[in-house]
Amino acid sequence: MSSSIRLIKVGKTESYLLEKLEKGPIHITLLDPESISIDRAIEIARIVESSGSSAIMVGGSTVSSQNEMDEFIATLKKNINIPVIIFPNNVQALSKHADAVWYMSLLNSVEWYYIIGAQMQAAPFIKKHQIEAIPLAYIVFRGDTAVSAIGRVLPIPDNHPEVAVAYALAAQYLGFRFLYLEGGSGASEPVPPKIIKAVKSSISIPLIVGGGVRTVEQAQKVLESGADIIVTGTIAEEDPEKLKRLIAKVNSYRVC
Ligand code: 1GP
Repeated sequence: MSSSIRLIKVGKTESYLLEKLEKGPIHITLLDPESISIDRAIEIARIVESSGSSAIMVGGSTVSSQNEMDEFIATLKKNINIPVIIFPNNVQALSKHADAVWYMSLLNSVEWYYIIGAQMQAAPFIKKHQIEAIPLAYIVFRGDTAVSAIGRVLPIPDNHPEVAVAYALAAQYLGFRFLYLEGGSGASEPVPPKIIKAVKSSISIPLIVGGGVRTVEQAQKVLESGADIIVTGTIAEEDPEKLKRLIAKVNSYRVC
């Protein structure tokens, strides 16, 4: 008797990221449709693509219109070749035009909704439009960013890396395929190096670090602490020239 159970295949965008990661760390650029115009987004996306950023993430803590996301992502897709991945704050951030969606759970939220509620509501749309869903565990640090307030996060102490490590291990044991340590967009500092180091040495799934990375030196520290993927958003909007140097630094850690 043949079984109806099929092995879940890794999708095209996830395979692309994993293949890239075999040669070292990568950079991903975050664009927030709430804070920049589509024309500006195209301009930035072209710059970062030609500078070696590996993908574009689209999202922001206050995205509230699916029409806006659709238009933003469809237009971006016409102008660049690197994948566009949705970084959703909520169900309305989904778009069938994207290459993939980070199918993420905010593990240290006190709200059922951000751990599994929004994901449950989004699942039928994702199935209907065959959007590639990449399972991502999301852990948010600090209390002074929009994502920590909206996501109602439980604090994770900077000086007790074992707490972050325990969350990271739980994420891996639950089967998440990527882990994101989020400092929060516009945070005054990135996630502390000792947290990144402790987490990296405890897990084997790819580690994403973002939030508050604004300088080449900060990016270097984050990479040397063990991040596999660095995400930057604010600096892309404020200073694309500086971002080019940051991307070059990330790519200098890659084997050719
Ligand atoms: C936020 O990690 C990203 O989700 C990017 O943060 O805007 O501080 O680069 P920045």
